[in-house]
Formats: sequence, C-alpha cells, structure tokens
Amino acid sequence: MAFSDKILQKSIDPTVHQMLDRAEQAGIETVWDRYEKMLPECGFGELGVCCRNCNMGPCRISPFEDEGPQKGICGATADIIVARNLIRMIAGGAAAHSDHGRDLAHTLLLTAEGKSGGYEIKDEAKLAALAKEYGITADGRTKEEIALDLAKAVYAEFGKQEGPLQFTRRAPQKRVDQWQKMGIDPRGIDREIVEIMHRTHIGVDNDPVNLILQGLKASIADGWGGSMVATEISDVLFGTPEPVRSEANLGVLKADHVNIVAHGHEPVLSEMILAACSDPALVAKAKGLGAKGINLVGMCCTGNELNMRHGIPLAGNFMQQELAVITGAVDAMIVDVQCIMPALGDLCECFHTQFISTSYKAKFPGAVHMQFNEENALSIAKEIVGSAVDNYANRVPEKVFIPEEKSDCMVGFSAEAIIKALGGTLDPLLDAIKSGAIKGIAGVVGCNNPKIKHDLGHVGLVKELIKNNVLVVTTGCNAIATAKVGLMLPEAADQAGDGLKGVCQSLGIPPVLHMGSCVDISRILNVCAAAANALGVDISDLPVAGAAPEWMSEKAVSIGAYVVSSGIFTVLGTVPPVLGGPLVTEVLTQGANDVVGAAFAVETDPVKGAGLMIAHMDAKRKALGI
Ligand code: XCC
Ligand code: SF4
Repeated sequence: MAFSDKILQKSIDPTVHQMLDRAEQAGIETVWDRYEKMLPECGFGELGVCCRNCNMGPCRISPFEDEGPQKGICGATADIIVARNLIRMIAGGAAAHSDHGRDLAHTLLLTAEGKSGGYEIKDEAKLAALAKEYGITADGRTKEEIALDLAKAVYAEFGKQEGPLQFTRRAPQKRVDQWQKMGIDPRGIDREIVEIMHRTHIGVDNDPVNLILQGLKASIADGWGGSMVATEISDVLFGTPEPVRSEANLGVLKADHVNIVAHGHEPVLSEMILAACSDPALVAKAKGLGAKGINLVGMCCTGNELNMRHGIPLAGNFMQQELAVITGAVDAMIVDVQCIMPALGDLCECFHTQFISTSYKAKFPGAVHMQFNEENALSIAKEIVGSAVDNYANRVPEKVFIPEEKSDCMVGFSAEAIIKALGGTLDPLLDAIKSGAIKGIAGVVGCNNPKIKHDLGHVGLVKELIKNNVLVVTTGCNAIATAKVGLMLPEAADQAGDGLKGVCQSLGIPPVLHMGSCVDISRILNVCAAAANALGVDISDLPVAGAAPEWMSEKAVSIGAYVVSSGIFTVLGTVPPVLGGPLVTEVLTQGANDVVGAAFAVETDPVKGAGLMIAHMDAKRKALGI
C-alpha cells in the first residue's frame, strides 16, 4: 500500500500509516488532526509566560524587552511566572504518580485485612525485605500481619508531617547529604505537593530559584516516594517481574477473538481484568458468540504492567490509543486513570467499541462507567469483561482491519531480574562498565507527542545509544516503541556496538531492557543507587544519563526533575515551557549542576540527543579514571 507523504511523516510505525489512511477515508479525526488545527500553538504558553494564578489576570509577559508588559499586574516577572508554572506541572505529575502509589498501598491494606476481593500477597520475599527496611518484625508472624504493618507504614508516608521518606534512604549517603544541605530532602509526599500549590498562590513565593527548589523537593517525593511505593507494593501484590516473552504492536489484536484493550495505569484494575479473562464461564460465553476466545492486550503503562508480569501483548503506546479503536476489532477499551484521551468517547461512537471507565476519579464523555472497587474486585472485573464479551456480537466484520505488524520482545527486567541475569550480583555489569565494554547506562523513558514524528525520537535515540555501547533501560511509551521495532530481543544485540553486543550475547539479554511502567522509573533509581553504593560514589559520578525524547505529560516533568535531582543528566526531546524565563532556563540547564550535580539539556534531534548523553558518559568515565 502506498501512503501520502502527509501520513508517512507522522510516524515511523507502519501500523500508524495504515490506520491513519483508514481514518482519512472514513473522515475520522485523530490526535494528529487536532494538533494541526491547533497550530500555531500559543506563543505565550510555549514560553511559559502566561499566568492565571489570580483573577486580576490572566497576565502574559511580552517576549520583547522594549515592547509590551514586562510584569504581571501583581508585579511578577517572567522568571517568577515561568518558575511557578513549571513547579505546578511538577505538582500535577507527582500527584498523579503518588495517588497511584496510594491506591496500591490501599489495596495492600485491604488485602492484609482480608477485605479485598481477589488479591493476595504474591511476593513474600519482597514483603519481608520491605518490612525489614521499615523496621517491622517478621519473626513468627503471618504474611498478612506483616503486610498490615507495612501497608500502614507506607500509607503514613503520604501524610507524614516530618521526613524523611523511608525509600529516599536507598540513595547513597552523599546524595542524601546534598539534599539535606539544599533543603530538598522531602517530608510527606502530600505535604510537598500542597506546599507547591501554596507557594505558587498569588503573593507567596516570588523567588524563582526558591520555587524551583521546592519543585525538586516534591519531585524527589515522587521518584523516591510515591512512584517507588507504587512499584514495590505492586510487586508484593502481583509478583516481581521476571524475563518473559511477548509481542508488541497493533498486530496483536485478533480478528477471531473478543479483543479487550486495558488502557491506563494501575495494575489494581488490570490484574483483575486479566484474571476475569480466563474465567471459564466468560470464555464459554465468548465461544458461544462465535469467538475463539478472549484476547486481552495492553495500552500505555497498564499495558507495560501486564506485559512485564504476564507477557500480555502490548497493543501500542500513547499515540496509538485511537488507532486501536479504528481497527474496528476492539470490543472494549477499559480504562482507569492517566493518559486516556477524552477523544475516545466520540471515536468509539463511530465503531462498536465499548469505552468503559472504571475510576470515580476519571470519567469521560461517551464512556459507560462501571465503578471498580478493591473489595469486590474480581466480581466487578467479571462484569466488565462480560460486557466486553457481549459487545463482540455487535462487531461489524466489514469494518474490521487489523494491521499485520507486530514484533516479538523479551521483557520483565526488574532490578531483581537484572541481578539474577548477571548471576546474583551487579559485579559483572560494573566490570563491563569498568572495562569499557559498556560505556554507560541510559534510562530512556516517556511519552509520545505529535510535535515529534511518532516513535522516531524514541527509536532514533535508543539505536544511536546501543550502537555506541550504551546499555539502555526503558519504561513507559519508550519501552513500547522499542519493543515494536524488535530492540527488546536478544538478537538486537547485532545492532549494538561490539562491547555491548558481547555482554548481551554472553548473558542472553537484549541491549534494551524493559523495566516497566512510568512509576517503575523507581526501579532505575534503585539500580543506579545500588551501582553507586557498590562503587562507593554518588549517582552523579556514574556514567549514566536519562532522556525523554517525546515527553508531553506533567508526570514527565516530575520525572525529569527527580531524575536530575538524583544526579542524572537528562535530555529532553520536546522543549519545556520555560524559555520565557532566562534565569529559570539557566538554572535548569546549568545552575542545577551546583545544586544536585546534574542538569537538563534540550535537544529535539534524537541522534544529537544521544550524542550529548554519550559525551556526558565519557566525561564521567574520565573523572572516575576508567
Ligand atoms: Fe502516559 Fe505512562 Fe507518558 Fe506514556 S509515557 S504517555 S505519561 S503512558 Ni509514562
Ligand atoms: Fe497576573 Fe500576578 Fe495574578 Fe498571575 S498572580 S494572574 S501575574 S496578577
């Protein structure tokens, strides 16, 4: 099939071309069309100089020094406005991740009390390790008793008035000392987020640097707090991921099965949907309607959670959520929270797809709401899946077109799994780094964004890194992008430089390791902390770097902030709305080095972005004398 240039330039993924062509023929709009209609995007917003924090405004600062307003009505300068807006983005992102973490803590609490409907404690070893970390005695107690104490302790981290957060103490001592010196060692997670909202209210904090420090503090409470809680408790409840084979891209949908897409973020829901999909009565019902079975696939981070733990196929990343519906083969799109486009409602009306929302926190126009709760989790999940199965009868075969493309992948590289693959310690990895076989480790993460050719940022940057012997660890929509192009197969070692190729071949692992969903960036922090501790250095001394080539969400802003606060140089592939504040821009790209030993760079070209990361690793290697 030949596609127009207009379509080809939107993505590197052939399934996207096919679905956009179909959308165009059917006169259906997608995120790309809405993006084009939005152009030119608001220049004040792009620069971050628009303020709506009080009703004397809205105010916007002129980008020209000798023309137009240079201060808001209250007197706020461009830098003050930019800093306030930026840390409000961090508050939004940290709140989203941490509320996800809180939901897991809640599920653990109910499970320990015997009140949850269908969950159990799957990873007792992790439960014991976490209990020890929190000083909870395990001797002679049942797993439920231990879990109850742990759940209460973890729950308390959110509302704690004074610090520290327990998991922050996994960071090297030097890092913690530096956080304390700068006043950014966080207290309770909720408290830091609330303090951002307070400080950015009109007439409170009007020092751009002071504002940014609070942003960093809240972001640390996300990365080493809320997100880490989400990851660790998910592992306790659902099992710590281990390497497993799976598949990725829209080709995982099946014409002869009931197709259910689980989209959103929290495994609390998706784990039960998975359990319901193998319920014999529901499978029989699907067969009774002429389907061969029930095919559950994942989208975005809920997809990553299912994929890492159970090898459930990944249907696609953020920009593919509408395209899945456009195949005409999705009987239900089941969502919970985060990254779910409200556009899905209208779109599903053009097809038979049932759009099912499940969280009271996230309702959508055009969705059927089926409220999920942990107490009756399995029975509600069965109802939801039952509804999807019923809807198979409404599928219109002439409207079905499923692209063939999908790739195999090997996923499930939790920190524990990586250490296991290395033979029980990090030493072989550290030795490979010391010998130069591996130049360094890059964490490449984050969303899709129509500002960048879909997946080009992700795949272009990752390919350049592995070619230069950089081991890549990934989460979120980058993980899905790299899985789709086969970079998560051991055979992809052929695309790596000789050093990395040798290491991957001897261990039988891919050069790009899937570490999970976006909250699982906490797994990357843990690996970095363990490596730094093993070498007796700080994280900022390691030859490591981060990148978010196609980021768009507020969560990504919080992630970037905590990764930099952890001492890791980070490259952003889309421009953050800060350039209107020269001081803020300087602090983020330079000054942060003096505060946390790392800073941001912005580079929209993926190959050049990789180049910046490689240069950074070379400099760190030199400083370490390796
Ligand atoms: Fe969302 Fe987590 Fe971004 Fe993908 S990467 S678009 S945040 S699904 Ni987290
Ligand atoms: Fe304008 Fe200041 Fe109010 Fe913002 S807080 S809208 S800059 S007056």
